[in-house]
Amino acid sequence: MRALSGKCWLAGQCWLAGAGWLVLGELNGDYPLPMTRVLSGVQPSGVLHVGNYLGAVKQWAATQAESDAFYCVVDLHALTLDIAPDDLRSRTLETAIGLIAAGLDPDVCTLFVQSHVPEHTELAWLLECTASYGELKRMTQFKDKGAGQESVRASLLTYPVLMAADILLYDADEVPVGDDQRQHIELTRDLAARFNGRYGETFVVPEAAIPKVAARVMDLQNPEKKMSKSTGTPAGTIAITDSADEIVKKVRRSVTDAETDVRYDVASKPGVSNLLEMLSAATGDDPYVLASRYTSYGPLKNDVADALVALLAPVRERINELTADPGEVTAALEKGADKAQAVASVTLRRAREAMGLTQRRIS
Ligand code: AQP
Repeated sequence: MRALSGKCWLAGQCWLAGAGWLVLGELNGDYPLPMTRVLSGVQPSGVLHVGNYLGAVKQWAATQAESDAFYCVVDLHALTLDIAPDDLRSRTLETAIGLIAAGLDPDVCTLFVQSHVPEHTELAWLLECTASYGELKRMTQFKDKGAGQESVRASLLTYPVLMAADILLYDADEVPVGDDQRQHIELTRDLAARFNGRYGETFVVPEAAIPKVAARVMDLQNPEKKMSKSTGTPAGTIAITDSADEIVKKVRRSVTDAETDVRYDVASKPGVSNLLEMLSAATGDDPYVLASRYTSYGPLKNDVADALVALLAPVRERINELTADPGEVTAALEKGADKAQAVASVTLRRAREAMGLTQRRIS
């Protein structure tokens, strides 16, 4: 259910929180249905890889014009693991550059850096006061990266709540993500529904939007494990900045299996199915149909490599241009943070009031 509140007026337009922009003139007659509000983010924990691109960013770019889309570089999430300050600084900008190069247009969507909008951390605290230790310690990422280690950062346990805050602040209807984020969206939905039940209708309960193919691109050297910025194998991870030669080499050396037939069968042929999914995401063809076109691995690998090279060449070129002159990216991020904060502050105030927190009055 959608929470519609926090009405405010700006020059010539009307904002209904959670319902997108409507042109004022259209309010007198039939006006179009509100646009779907979308939010997603990416951690600056390393160079974006083909899993991030095919599983998430490609969809973000393709649908940004038909939705009211907010995309952020979630730099606070990257602090859940030890990262050198200089690395965090440079990767934050590199990630924003990667997103724009991959097709996000800051004039079409709202692109910003999470920590530039401090409402995220404040709402995270409010939501932590409704989340339970039990549900957080059951999160797969916590179990994988830190459970049982005394020295693990406490933020690794609580960051799914920060992610819930990222989403709920923007009254997002949809959260386009890869399959690894499914559990986090479920937690977000649970927290929103619990908060609404306890304190009154405050948050939109969002839906995950997960692509049909390439929702979990696997490491080319270890097809049982997802491709990852921070924990993947270098030879099994294709970065969006990789050269054509590197892409070809990594795909040709990818692990398949001892059989020779080409079948789309994720359970028994994870390596081959991973290649078919990447080819499917790149070409738009069904992975079963693609499989029927090959009788051995070599030609399949060649076509996957060619498709990825063609897909990523313009992205890499644009990354080089933007990196040489990042002024337009930093300006876009500043503008994006202003737009994001205008929305986030309204939702945060709603949540604070619902919980009984008072406002500071400045006379
Ligand atoms: N292997 C993947 N296949 C498909 N989609 C993927 N995503 C991540 N890995 C894959 C999706 O990319 C978006 C941004 O991911 P993230 O930066 O928030 O971090 P993550 O999900 O934890 O992915 P990484 O790349 O593996 O980062 P690290 O190594 O830092 O944990 C999300 O929508 C995600 O689903």
